[in-house]
Amino acid sequence: MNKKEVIQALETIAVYMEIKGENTFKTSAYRKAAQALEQDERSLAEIENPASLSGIGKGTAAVIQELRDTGQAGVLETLKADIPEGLIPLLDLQGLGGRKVAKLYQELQITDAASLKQACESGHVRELSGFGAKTEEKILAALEDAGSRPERLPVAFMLETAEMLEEAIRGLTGIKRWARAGSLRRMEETVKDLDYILSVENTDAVRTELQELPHVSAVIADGASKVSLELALSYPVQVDFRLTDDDAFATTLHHFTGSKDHNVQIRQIAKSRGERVSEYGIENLESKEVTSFSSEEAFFHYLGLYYIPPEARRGADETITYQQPYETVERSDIKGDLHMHTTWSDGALSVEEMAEEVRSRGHEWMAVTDHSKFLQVAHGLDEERILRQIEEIRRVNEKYDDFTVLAGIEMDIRPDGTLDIEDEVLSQLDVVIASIHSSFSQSREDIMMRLDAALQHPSVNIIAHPTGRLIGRREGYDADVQTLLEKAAETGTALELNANPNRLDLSAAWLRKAVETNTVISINTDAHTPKMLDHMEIGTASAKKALLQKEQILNTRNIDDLRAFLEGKKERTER
Ligand code: DGT
Ligand code: CA
Ligand code: CA
Ligand code: ZN
Repeated sequence: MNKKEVIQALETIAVYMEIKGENTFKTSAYRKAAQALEQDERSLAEIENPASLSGIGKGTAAVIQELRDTGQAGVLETLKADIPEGLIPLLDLQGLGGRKVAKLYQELQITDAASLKQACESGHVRELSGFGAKTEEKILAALEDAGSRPERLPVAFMLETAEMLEEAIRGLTGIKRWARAGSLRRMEETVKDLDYILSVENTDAVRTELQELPHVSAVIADGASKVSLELALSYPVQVDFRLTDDDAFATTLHHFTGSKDHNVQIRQIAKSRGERVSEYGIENLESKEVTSFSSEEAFFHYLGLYYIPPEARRGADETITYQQPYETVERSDIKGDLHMHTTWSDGALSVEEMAEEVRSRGHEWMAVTDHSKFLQVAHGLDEERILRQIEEIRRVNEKYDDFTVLAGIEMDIRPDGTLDIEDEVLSQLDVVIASIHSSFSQSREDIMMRLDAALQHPSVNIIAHPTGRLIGRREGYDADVQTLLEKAAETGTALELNANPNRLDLSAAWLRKAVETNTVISINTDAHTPKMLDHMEIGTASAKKALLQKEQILNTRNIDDLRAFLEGKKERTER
C-alpha cells in the first residue's frame, strides 16, 4: 500500500471502531496517526519507523507497518467481519458519516438501507439526538438517489467495468478476434451500456461461455448474432455482444461503434456512390455484389476516407476532415505531464518516487505541482515550504541527464480573486498552475474576475480544470469558457485538459473551439497516485475527439520548447 492508501485504511479503522462503539480514545489514536502521516512530507518507504513520528504510538505504528508490507491489517479485517455488511454503503450517503451511522446502528439497530428507510418512514430517526425531521427527509432522498441507476454512467466507472470484463473475455476460447464498440470505444463522457464485437467460429459454444462470465445476473437476449447480459455491479450494467464471422468483423465493428450521426454520414457517402453500407459489408446497388473488408482502415479507404479514430466519430465534420491525410495526437506524441501531487500535499508518493514513475512511462519531463496553503484539507504548501520543496526538486532533477523535473505549484485562486502565493516565490518556480477549489456557487462575473486575475499574472502558466465539474456528480462553476479560451490565447496561458475520467474538462466541444481561438492546451493527469499517471491515455483520447493537433498541445513539446512557452509569458508581460 502507498501512503494515501494507508491513510485511508487508518481512517476507515477509526470509522468502523466508532460504529462498533469503541471508546473515543481508541478511535482518535487512529485518526491522529492518519494525520501524522499526512503532515509528514516523506513517502511511506522513506519513513522507516512510523513510531518515531509524534502522534503515532506503538500500536498504530504496527498497524501502519502491516498495511504497508502486506496491504492488509488484522484489526481492519476483524472490524469488517464484525460490522453488518449493509452498513458500509450507508457511510457514503450524503449527510451521513461515521458518527451518524454509529448512532443509527447502536440506538435503532439499523443494519442496511432497507432498515434505515423503514426507520425514517416511521419517524424514529428524527427522535435521535443530533438528528431531526430535516435530516430524516434528507436521508430518505439520499436513499432514493442511491438506489436508482442514472441512465448514463461516467466513463470512469464503465472503463473499470470494461477492464474487468475484458480480463475474462481474453480467457474465452473460440474467439478469433474481438473489440470494444459503442460509446466506450468512442470515449464518450458518459456511457449507457457496453458493446463488444466478437469474431467467432462456433457460435453456440461462445454463447454458453458468455453467460458464464463473472457477475452475470441476467440474460437479456441470447441469439445467434447477439447476446445481451446484465452484470450485477454497484450498478446493473448491460453488455451487448455481437457475434459475427470474420469477413464481416470490420464492418460490424464500424457499424456498432457509431456514433449514430457518424453512421448517417457514412451511409450518405456510400449512397452518393451507388452503394449501401451495412454491418455485413458494402453492397453495390446495381450488381448486388457485397465487398467485405479485413480492417476498418480498408473500409474507410474504400469510401475515399482516411482512417477516422473512433473518438472522433462524432458525426461532426470528421468525414470532411479525413478526406485528406490528417493527424490528431497520439499517446506516443506526449512527452511529459505538468500536473501532479506528492506527499508534500495530498499525493501518495515522494517527489523522487513520482519522478521514477513518470520517467518509467517514457516521458522526458514532468512538473511537481502540489497544492498551495489555502487548500488546508490537502495540506497545501506555504511560501516557506515551497522554497524547501524547490530545493528537493532540484536535487532529484540532478539525478537525471535524460529527464527533467520542473518545480511547480497548483496555486489556489482565492474566493476574493487574490492569488494564494506571493509573487516573489512564484517567480522562482518553473511552472505555475492556478485553480479554483472554493466558492463554486459564485456568480459568473465573480468567477471570471478570479480567473482573470490568474490569466493576467505573469507567472501563471496554466489554468487547471477550467470548469471544475465532476462528471455525473457536480456541475462545476459558472465560467464563461469562450472568453476564457480567448483570454488564455491572448495572455499566453495554457488551459488544462484534465485527463482524470471523472473530470475531463475541457469537454470535447470546448476543445474544438480552442482550435478556433488558438489556445494552447495542456493535457494533465493531476495524478495523486502512480496509477493515475496512466490517465494520460484518456486525456489524449479526449483531445483526439476534438481533432486537436500536436502543435496545439503543450505536452508534445520537447523540454526546450516547453521552457520557451513557460518563459514566454513573463517576457510578454514585461514588455
Ligand atoms: P450508449 O447510449 O452510451 O450506449 O451509446 P452507444 O453509441 O454505445 O449506443 P448503443 O449501445 O445503443 O449502440 C451502439 C452503436 O450501434 C451506436 O453508436 C450506433 C450503432 N447502431 C447501429 N444501428 C443501430 C440501431 O438500430 N440501434 C441502435 N441503438 N444502435 C445502432
Ligand atoms: Ca453502448
Ligand atoms: Ca448497446
Ligand atoms: Zn491538482
